[in-house]
Amino acid sequence: MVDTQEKEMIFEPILEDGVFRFDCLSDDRNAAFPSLSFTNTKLRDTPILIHKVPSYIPTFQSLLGQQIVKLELPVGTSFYGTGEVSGQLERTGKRVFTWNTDAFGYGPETTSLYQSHPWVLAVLPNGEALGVLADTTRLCEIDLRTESRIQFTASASFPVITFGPFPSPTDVLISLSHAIGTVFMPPKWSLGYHQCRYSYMSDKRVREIATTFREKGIPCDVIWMDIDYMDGFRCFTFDKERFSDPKSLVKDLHHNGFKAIWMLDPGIKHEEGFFVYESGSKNNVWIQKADGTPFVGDVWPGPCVFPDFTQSKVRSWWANLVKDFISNGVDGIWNDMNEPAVFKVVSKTMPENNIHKGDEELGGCQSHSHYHNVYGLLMARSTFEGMKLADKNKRPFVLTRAGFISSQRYAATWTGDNLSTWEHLHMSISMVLQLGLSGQPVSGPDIGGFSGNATPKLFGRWMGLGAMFPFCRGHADADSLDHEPWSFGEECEEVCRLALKRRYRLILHIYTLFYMAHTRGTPVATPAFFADSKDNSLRTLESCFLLGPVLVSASTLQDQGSDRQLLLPKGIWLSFDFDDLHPDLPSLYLRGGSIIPLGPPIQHIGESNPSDDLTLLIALDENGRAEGSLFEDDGDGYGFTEGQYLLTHYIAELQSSVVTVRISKTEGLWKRPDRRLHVQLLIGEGAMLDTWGIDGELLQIVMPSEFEITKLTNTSKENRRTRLESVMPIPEMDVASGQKGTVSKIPVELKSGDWSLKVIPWFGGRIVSMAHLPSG
Ligand code: NBV
Repeated sequence: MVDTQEKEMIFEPILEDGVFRFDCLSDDRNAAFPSLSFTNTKLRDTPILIHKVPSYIPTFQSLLGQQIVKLELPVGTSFYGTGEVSGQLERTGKRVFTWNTDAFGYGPETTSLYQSHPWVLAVLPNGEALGVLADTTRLCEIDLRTESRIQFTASASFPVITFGPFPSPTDVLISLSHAIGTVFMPPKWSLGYHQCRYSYMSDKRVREIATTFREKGIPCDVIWMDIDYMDGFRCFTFDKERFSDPKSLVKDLHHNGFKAIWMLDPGIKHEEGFFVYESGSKNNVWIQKADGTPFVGDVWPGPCVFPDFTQSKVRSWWANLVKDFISNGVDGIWNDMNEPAVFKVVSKTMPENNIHKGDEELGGCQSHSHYHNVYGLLMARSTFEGMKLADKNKRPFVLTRAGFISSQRYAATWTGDNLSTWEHLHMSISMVLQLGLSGQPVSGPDIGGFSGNATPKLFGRWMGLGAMFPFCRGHADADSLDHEPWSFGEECEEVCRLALKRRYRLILHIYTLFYMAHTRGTPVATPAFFADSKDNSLRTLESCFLLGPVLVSASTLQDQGSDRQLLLPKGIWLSFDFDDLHPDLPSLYLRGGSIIPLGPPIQHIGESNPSDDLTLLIALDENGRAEGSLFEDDGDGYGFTEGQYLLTHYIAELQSSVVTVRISKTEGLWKRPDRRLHVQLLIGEGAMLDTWGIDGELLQIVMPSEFEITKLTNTSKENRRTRLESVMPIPEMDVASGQKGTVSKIPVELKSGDWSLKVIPWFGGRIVSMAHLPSG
């Protein structure tokens, strides 16, 4: 390509109706690298027989080996997606560089975080939506600075895929999932609360933490072992004194209803005699320098070598190590530092001219610059495969820091090393949503913030919000104060307890959303505008989001609780709570026309039983109807793929003052458990009518008179007001200093040439993030 003219790209329909692949020229089509985002590169490379033309055709330009692709959309288009990005939800005016980066202490303007999703979700002025994927693994600039224009720049040649326009953004995400796959089916326990810290330094401390949760009646399912459990940071080992008997530790945890997740980094200590190093060297698994010798870079253990996950033989070598490691009772694995992060170098990663001897189907032998962004994806894949090798009847749970579009097939993610600040609390909503809009539905922030010290108020607020995110884990940096739910005084502890109890009451609903996401590609947490993509006023709402038909509205402002007035999408939205109203907990609303299942307030997933009382929370629409589903299975394993499940669709209908609740359809081979059914019909202001019956049988509620309803809603309104006034607000104090609302460790920004560096002064001038400065 030597053409600097702007020209229309050539296209062919692929995958399904409404999806097109664009290339610059037919030579470029043939020269494109295999897709690492598609589940099967053939789906991208094989045209389908459909006689349609795309609504929007991108143009391209070739300049100095770079391919610049532009797509002009109607004025008034709103942009989202672009993967894991900080800052505002609506992306117009923003620019991102896909380059997986250890972005400790990132801020709202950081342009490269830990993951790469060269993907934009555009919501057109009429509410239709279009998705655009630049199918390249390489550094790609996504430039949304010009209104209604998407521009991708990366080294040639890469195809561009458009999905839609489809009637709604959900349709685009479903179509995207047909290309990149859906999310792995999470084990049900992984939807509970996770407690982490860098690090619980001994098995004794881990036991203490677990016991405290149970003693205090704060729900929790998982305790995490960060890097210090290892013997000198050597992966696949345990410190001989502090974690001398991991099997019995896990046995005790399991006995108390906890799972255990352990960290594995990619950097393997370069040390003669270390069994992982020895076996890796024997099998020639390491990434090489340009001269063909293994690359050695510094990470936690000192000098390290790095497995080349682009080779299937290396992935199976790693998977076998994982398999053996699992025999210690490991329930899940946490892949950290897999951008891959390397210390003591300005680039924070390995040299771009390092060599990967990749398999042909992934792109063959290529330099690191080609595979950098998929290193984390391939490590997570290999870890996932190792867990499956260990037990094919258990669902693997892998958490990865680095990722690429499609890594949701193998792993959950979190938003990396955030700060304990109100700004980061606020950003965490958009970050989780943006990942979801980019194909990754399982994510959450470090609740309370990783770096720095939360204040009681910030922590309580974050737990309230975090309890509603798809992945819910509290975590803290090594030198942060304790960030467990009880670390900030009694008021905060109570807010955390309420927040997590809510999550567990909602777990049946969240699990059902994940089943739908896994089987159908529907999103789990979405921005409020998903309720009505035509309504422009919703497109920039950043403090609320949807979990299916549940609207979660939080306040991320220090001096304002969630009980303030809020802009709701049009239509019926009925507020509800669990007798737990508190200004530091988000307000919850159920969309008219919906039914969601609720369970009892359990302490961990293993406590639940199919025969537990089932509650259906119902909000009728303007026609007096509502619908909703409940998915049930073993919560682990793959029996559900062979019919071992029960999917129930419930329906409620109002006819002549009687609301009838019944099952409209069921799927699956499971017999309906014998259990009581509690129906709660919302009527406004948190008031509800309720009745009990037997699940599977028809249930009826007689609607009271208008007058009665008004009386009930007024009383409820008054009760809620009194409750809100009576609850003890969390004081805003810094627990470290006793001072009001201070936060340590704030990075300062320095400018150097084309780069903006963020540096934490007290931490030896540690560079925490780097960003290209906009030209000019
Ligand atoms: O393994 C230690 C930490 C971990 O706690 C954190 O969540 C990761 O994002 N890890 C980074 C390495 C060091 C961070 C300062």
